[in-house]
Amino acid sequence: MEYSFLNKINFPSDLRKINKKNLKKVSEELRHKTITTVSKTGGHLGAGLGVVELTVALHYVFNTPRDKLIWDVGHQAYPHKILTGRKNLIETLRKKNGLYGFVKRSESEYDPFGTAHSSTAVSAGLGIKIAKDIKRDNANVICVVGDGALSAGLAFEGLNNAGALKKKLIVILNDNKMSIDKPVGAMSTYLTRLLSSKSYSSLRNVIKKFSKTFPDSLSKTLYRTEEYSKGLLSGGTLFEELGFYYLGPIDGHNINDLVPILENVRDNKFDKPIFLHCITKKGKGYKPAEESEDKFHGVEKFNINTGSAIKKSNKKSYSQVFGETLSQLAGSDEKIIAITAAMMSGTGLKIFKDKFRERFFDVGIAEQHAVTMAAGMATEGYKPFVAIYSTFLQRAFDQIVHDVALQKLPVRFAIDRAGLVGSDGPTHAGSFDITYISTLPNFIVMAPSNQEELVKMIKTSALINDFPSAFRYPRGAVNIFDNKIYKEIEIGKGQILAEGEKVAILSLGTRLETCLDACIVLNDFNIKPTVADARFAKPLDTDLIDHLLETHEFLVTIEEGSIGGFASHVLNYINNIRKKRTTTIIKNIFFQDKFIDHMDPDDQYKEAQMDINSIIEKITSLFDNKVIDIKNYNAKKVDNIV
Ligand SMILES: Cc1ncc(C[n+]2csc(CCOP(=O)(O)OP(=O)(O)O)c2C)c(N)n1
Repeated sequence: MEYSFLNKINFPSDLRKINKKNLKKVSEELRHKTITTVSKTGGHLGAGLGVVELTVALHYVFNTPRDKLIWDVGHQAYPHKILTGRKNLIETLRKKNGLYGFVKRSESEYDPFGTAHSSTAVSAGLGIKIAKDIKRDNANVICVVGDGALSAGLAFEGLNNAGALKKKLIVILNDNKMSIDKPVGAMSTYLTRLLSSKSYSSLRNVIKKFSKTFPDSLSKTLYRTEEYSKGLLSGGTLFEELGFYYLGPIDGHNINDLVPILENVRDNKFDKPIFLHCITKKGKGYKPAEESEDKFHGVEKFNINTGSAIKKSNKKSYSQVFGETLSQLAGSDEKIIAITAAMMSGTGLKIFKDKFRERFFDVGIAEQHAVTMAAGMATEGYKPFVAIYSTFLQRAFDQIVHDVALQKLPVRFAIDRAGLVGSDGPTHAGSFDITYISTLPNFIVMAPSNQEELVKMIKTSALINDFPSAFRYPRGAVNIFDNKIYKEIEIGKGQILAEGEKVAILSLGTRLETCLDACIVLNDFNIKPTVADARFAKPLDTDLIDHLLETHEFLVTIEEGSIGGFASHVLNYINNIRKKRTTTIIKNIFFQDKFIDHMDPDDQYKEAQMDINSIIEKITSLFDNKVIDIKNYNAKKVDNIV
């Protein structure tokens, strides 16, 4: 496609010079550019395609960056990035040193608030609006929120407060009737009802209502718009009750409607926040996306003609192993219940839903509720498995403390995407769960070193009825998985995998494999570490630790998590609990005090100093500071490793 308009647009100021009648063409070009970009970079596509016209209209009408535009989640902001000075960098999306896959303040002045976790936009926008008012700055603040995001309590805390404060905050609901999977809950049903013809007010009533509520000029413009004359504009009672002017629903792909409505919203004084309900289509304008079940929510690089992924992995993921194993267990244990917070596919639970519909619960983007609801189920003797990504579970920390740990309720936490997650970057990394869960009394915390260990831990967890328990596992593929159900493991028992001398590596989680690879190299340099899999961050295998201390000069712990986690518990045991003294020197490998940027996982491990070279360096430095130059190291064994 020839970008006759887009070529001239570097910033919204260029867009604003274009005649209104050409904005449809601009949108077509922007949509095309978004599709071709994501076909090469991978990333989020469906959400961006659904807001192309909205993006053009918002930047056309509002004076960004002075007016503040806040995208909830930020996964739909690729078209926004293209229009706001980042067109020439767009193919660096999600790559090392490239553009971020979500919205990031440090990237552009057009990104006033960083996002990636859902449902923050209204609260952030309200905060900005309040600050602007205090400064006597009348800039507009516009928050674009998805219907999926409206399933979160946080979104309603924001709306509730905004309604009470009566600021002119502009909230745009981007209603595409999709979350990642199908949206769930009464709110979603309510939004659908708002759209059904029964709920529309008659045209007469609508005119009466809006000429009362809105300034004259707005009513006239609205009256002229096609949607309005079709009677598609109605009062939305719930949002009105919350203290908003409700406007809509309108067609979010009709730029000829969007522009005058937004102009009116911009130009008129309001003594309340405004809620503009836009109906859009996720994946709009790209057939393979529109026709796919998830509307191309998140995709790998794909062939633009067919929409099929260029690199298909036939390996299973840890999430799949989790879903399959839990389903197998649930077949013989009717107390098992699976809970997800809007991530059914991501957490591998679709298979569970298909087999045990009545024991599967998708609560929407409501991590806090998921945890407390599971705690309630546990009081009735059920075995709830709450499968949530490590990063999103952060939201539910108080519920984990107050509702689960304090009451010692046997809720099982399947903590997915634990550790580094590659191109999704620091907003999505599972860096803190070992720390925040292991710090809690009454918890049993496990981390499998491979898929078979994961299966054992799921089984172990199902049998722990007196304590809450958690197992954390990473994003990505497993090695070989033979679908056997392994036996459970003994609580608080690790295992030694390689007996060596002088130095012992005590690993928690999946970095174990890299440690074993590092040992192959170290053996050739006459360093023969003992390697042990701790399995448990809590309770610690103190017999194993005692043994390693008594038989080695050095002990190195490693975990894919932040300071304060497994290493901290090991050190606490050695320094404060263990009676015997030790002369063993202890080193710890964990995420140092920084967020790790988005890039390929291999590069992230280098950055975190958890790749094979860094582990080798750490160990050799214990002896004589000699660093093995692994690039010039020639053994066949490591050719495939490095
Ligand atoms: C707290 C939190 N939980 C889960 C997610 C994962 N997630 C990203 S987008 C999304 C769906 C959002 O749906 P919606 O707001 O309707 O936006 P759409 O993708 O449909 O445009 C989810 C669940 C998240 N980003 N944040």
